[in-house]
Amino acid sequence: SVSLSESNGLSFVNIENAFASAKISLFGGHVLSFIPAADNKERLWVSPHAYLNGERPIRGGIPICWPWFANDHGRDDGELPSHGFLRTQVWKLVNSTEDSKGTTVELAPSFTRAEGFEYDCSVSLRVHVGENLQVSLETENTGVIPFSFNTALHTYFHVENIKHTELKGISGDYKDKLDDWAVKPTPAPYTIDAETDRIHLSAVKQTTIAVDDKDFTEVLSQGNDSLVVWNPWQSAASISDMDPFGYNHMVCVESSVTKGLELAPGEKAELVQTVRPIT
Ligand code: TA6
Repeated sequence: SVSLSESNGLSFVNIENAFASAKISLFGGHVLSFIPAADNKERLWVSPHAYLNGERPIRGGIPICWPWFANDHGRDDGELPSHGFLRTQVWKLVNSTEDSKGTTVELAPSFTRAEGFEYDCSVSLRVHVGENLQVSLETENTGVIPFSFNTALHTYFHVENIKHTELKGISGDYKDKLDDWAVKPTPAPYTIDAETDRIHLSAVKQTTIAVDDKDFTEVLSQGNDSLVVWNPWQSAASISDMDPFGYNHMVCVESSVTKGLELAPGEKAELVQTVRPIT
């Protein structure tokens, strides 16, 4: 079933079926929760201090970065919003369908043209809740000139204990934001024991998040050219909407386009992240 609820001025889409339950905020077109029925374990992490009133982007779940990633649109003066302007606007629920494989809802943002990105285009978000959670963000150039954009599904995954977590399936080099973008080889095994902010430069398609040596969640990416891994560690204490100890229970694994994707008039591109619980 699909139902709507409201709280603190925000609207939410609640999905419940035989496979899983999920919750999506229309503010941001932002998935907040995915709990598979098979093990009843939440796969996404939302900060207990997240602003759930529309004042700020929601800290946790699946923020949508578009049409730029962080401040990579070429203006670092802080005048344009970090990660673009879709995650802070109210989206519309356009459609919902249910079949034997689960529930699919389609959402659309209220605008796609704003300061820093003045092109004709359309964006739609499809969220499928079944055995897996699948989030697909489609961008179409509806204008007459080409444009280039970046995007990410900036997912905060819930993990029981970051100190016992391993990321599998990532290889190649990454750019280290914490070291002036120095290019370094991906560590093996890939564990996290300090602040981490990396753009992995290969189009990683399959990543497994393992906790206590047990595979917990598989992350499949399509349409990405890179993968971002972020955990703020102790610097979480200086992020006001982040629980200072919350970094113990999350890791961001972000299916992303960070190298600039050009769309010719009439062209479409889809970025897809599939969250596959391993139960
Ligand atoms: O994806 C990593 C990142 O760009 C980091 O550099 C970090 O600051 C994080 O996202 C959160 O960004 P936000 O604008 O949501 O505070």
